[in-house]
Amino acid sequence: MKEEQRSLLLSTTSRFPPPPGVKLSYGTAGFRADAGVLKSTVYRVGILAALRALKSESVIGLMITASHNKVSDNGVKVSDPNGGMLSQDWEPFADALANAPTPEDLLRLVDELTANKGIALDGTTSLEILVARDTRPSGESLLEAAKLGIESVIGAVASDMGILTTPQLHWMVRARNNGEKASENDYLEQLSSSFKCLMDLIPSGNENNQVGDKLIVDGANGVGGEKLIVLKEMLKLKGLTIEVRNTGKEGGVLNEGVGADYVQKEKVVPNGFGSQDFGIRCASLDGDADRLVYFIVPSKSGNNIELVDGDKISSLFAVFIKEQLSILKKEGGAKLSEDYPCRIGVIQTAYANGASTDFLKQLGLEVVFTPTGVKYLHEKAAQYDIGIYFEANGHGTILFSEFFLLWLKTTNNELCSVAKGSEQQKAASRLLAVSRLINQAVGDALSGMLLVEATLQHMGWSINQWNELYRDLPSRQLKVKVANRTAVVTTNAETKVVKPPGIQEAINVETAKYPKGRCFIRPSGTEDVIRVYAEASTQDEADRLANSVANLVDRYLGVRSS
Ligand code: G16
Repeated sequence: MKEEQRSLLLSTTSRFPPPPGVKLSYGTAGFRADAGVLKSTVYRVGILAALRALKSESVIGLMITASHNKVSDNGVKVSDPNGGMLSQDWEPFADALANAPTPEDLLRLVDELTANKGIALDGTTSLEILVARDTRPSGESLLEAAKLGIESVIGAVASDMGILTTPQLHWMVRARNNGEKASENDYLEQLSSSFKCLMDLIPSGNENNQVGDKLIVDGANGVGGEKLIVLKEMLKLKGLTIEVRNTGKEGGVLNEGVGADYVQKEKVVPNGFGSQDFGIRCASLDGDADRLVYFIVPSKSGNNIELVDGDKISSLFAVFIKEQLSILKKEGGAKLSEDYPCRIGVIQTAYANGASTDFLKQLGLEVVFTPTGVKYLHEKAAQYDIGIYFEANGHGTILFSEFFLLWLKTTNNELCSVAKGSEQQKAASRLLAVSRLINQAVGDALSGMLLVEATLQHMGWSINQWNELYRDLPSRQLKVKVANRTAVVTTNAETKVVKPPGIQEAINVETAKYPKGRCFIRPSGTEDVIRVYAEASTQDEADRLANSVANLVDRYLGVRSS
């Protein structure tokens, strides 16, 4: 490392000493903690992002967000050149860098990494890191720390993209590296034009459908609501009204009693919604708009909603895509000069409701499981021609392989010359529009929502009809505060605990008491808790199973708090 670089790093690092006694790790979605202890971590992730950009010779992203966590928390994560999560082999370095006690230790780590990865810190190249933040009040100063981290690496330049949803930033990074237009306006344009294309292709005769012309969206008092208001203007929708509540402008607090995580975990109406909304399709975004769930409010006063979660979104998309593929290849249509055996995979986690897995399998689809965290689901989905991945919490997207997209474009051109306007050609156009609408970089609540809306219009289904695709098995989620969440180690896509010894056997004994019982525990990657998930044939049994296992966790690991 040249002297100029060494002294730059030493002088800036000494301005950001790590808080004593705090040890953070790059978890399910980057570093998350109380915003008050994060400055040094965010500064160091700036250095990490700069090194990643120099190594990959590409644009990299850095997002300041704690997504669904409470407003006083914040976090930071890195977007790789393809718009996906940071390559997992860089995570140990992220941990080491974040926890290096002194500037000299940090310098030694940078030296080791640059030597290992062959990164030249000689300033001969200049690479850009796009930085953005959500609406958290702590975001502004943390973003400044990130910029300083980035610019303490010679050859790295920070571009401040302002307040964005997390998926917008990931989308921009991907677009920049693909040489495509990559501004926020380009993102909104792409979403609105592909949505309009899908709406123009709604089958005729679908006019008397049951969909309902109103959608009410809970913006979690975060960035998603704001962006949706802009998007809504661009869409100039006919026959669909979108009302946005909890935009953050009405005085509500981010993620407090609102948002996709609250709605999905508690299964109750968010603030600002009530029985007056009965019969209207409702949706909820999370704090940084990467998760989406739908819900139906109760007809009478009372709080319990009918949740239409990520598994249902996945199932709706699977039905729609399967239908388009079979129209495309239908006997009696124009003969395609080349066939392509499109492989579809649906990726789920242990949280997926058992009924959704059965439904997808009955559709004839391949269903595979990964641990929680889109970084795992995304990686698996990328192995298919069409990989549909959603976590039950509403985080997910659909990936199209380059190879399949190339075939689809060629087929569409071919059909346009021999059978323009045919059902087959429309099916090809719909699939192409889906690939442009749904975010190819990462799960995105806004693009997912538009695809749900277009799909419901296509099918002519109300939210109730969609919800009735299958009936969820009753389930319950709880969280348990423990002294040390890393004491729980799991295997088999988080369905079995290997540490501490004995607890899995105890969970098995509890689970066996309930018909159709299923239960697992896992350490959260974003909060200081152990999560408990239970499923059974009645709600009462699911509740009892979850409670008894939460007591077990408490007994084995610490103090039960919620
Ligand atoms: C993040 C990840 C999600 C994951 C969730 C799990 O969500 O991006 O893929 O499902 O964490 O959180 P935990 O490990 O606490 O259960 P988000 O929306 O907070 O970024």
